[in-house]
Amino acid sequence: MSNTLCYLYLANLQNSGWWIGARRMQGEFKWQSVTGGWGTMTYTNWYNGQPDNYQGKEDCVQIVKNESPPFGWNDNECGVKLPFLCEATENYRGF
Ligand SMILES: [Ca+2]
Repeated sequence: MSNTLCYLYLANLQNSGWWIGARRMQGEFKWQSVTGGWGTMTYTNWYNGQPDNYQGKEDCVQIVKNESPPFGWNDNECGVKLPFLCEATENYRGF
């Protein structure tokens, strides 16, 4: 899913944040694959001041809906309950 398509989809939802399947591992953020592996993060869209690892507890990454810019990333505590966004093939109906 392209970033533009992703953000257009999220703009119509009421939640203020979604997990995006990335987390800090040994000081570096990585993408979690549906196949169980971890991939290098080559693109980021952090809000200004993020990731800040507030109180040393923020190892997971969420998209946050805000006003300006309308979407950006924040690191947050992994135990926070949020919906999640996953990439899938066009014909995937596994959920
Ligand atoms: Ca943060």
